[in-house]
Amino acid sequence: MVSAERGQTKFQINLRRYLRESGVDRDLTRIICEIANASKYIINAIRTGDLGVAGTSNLYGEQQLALDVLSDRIIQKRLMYSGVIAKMASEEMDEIIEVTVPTNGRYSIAFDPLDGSSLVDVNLAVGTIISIYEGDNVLQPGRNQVAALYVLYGPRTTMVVSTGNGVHEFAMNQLMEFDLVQENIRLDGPVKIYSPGGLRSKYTEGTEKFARSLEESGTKLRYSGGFVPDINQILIKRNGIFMYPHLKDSPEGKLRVLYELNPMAFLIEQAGGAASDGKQRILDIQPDNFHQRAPVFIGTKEAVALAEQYIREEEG
Ligand code: AFP
Repeated sequence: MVSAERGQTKFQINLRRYLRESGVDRDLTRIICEIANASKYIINAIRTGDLGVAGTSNLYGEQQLALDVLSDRIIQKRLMYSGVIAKMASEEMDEIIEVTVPTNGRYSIAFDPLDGSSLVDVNLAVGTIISIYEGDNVLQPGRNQVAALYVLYGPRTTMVVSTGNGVHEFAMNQLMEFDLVQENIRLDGPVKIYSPGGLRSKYTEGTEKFARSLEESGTKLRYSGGFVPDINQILIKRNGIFMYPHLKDSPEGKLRVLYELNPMAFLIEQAGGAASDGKQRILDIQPDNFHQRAPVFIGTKEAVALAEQYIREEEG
């Protein structure tokens, strides 16, 4: 627990000082602070930038929005010259990015530069998601992450981060610096909100029964179409479950293991929750390619366990 100086409230502790005084490794602190810097430019692009299409498409043939490409470049550039990164994997890039300038290569990251970018033109919240590993290999189980974070660009800009010692929230101040808002966020209590992704008509029997059981127990539906704001709601409200399950026509669901599921599962587990693909812990998945997708049930432990039970029964 970091203490405030005289005349300063605990909550005027900025991100860099908090990480330093929490004993976080210097190079890891540098990466997290570089992402904080990158987010200043991404906010500016979101607020004033070109909302049009970039005219390019990514590996999946999905049209890239100008903001996706711009955010990707901003993050790559900041980390390329950080001096501590070996390799980067971006959701917007086909290939792994090798750092070619001088670096001690201690860490590697996988990132989604602007998740939910299609929501910007309807003025909904979006986010940047970051997953950090020691060494030069990101194609490994998420349990080996040393840190994960997201930046949420909503009415406020906030960063939620864990370096394996609890989950902490920071908010951007008028000088565009991140100050501590709350430490050691913990999920608890019965589930009150749920976020069901994917077309309901394509839910398999077990998932359908699970969704119905939530509704019958008075759980409120909260789904924005953006993974970052939906997970942030569960963390800040300290309860809930998000799911983008296996569907009748896509057994892998939609979300990507490296860029979306691993970092969010790391944060949720650090907050005392759980994340499963319906059968196994997300963080135990051994990815075999950079763009692997998996179904996900993520939130309070009890709700994830209930989802797994319905899916087990479905499979008989
Ligand atoms: P985009 O980046 O294509 O907007 O997708 C956002 C996302 O990856 C994730 O943020 C959402 O949870 C999920 O997809 C929304 O998917 P649906 O549009 O199928 O609900």
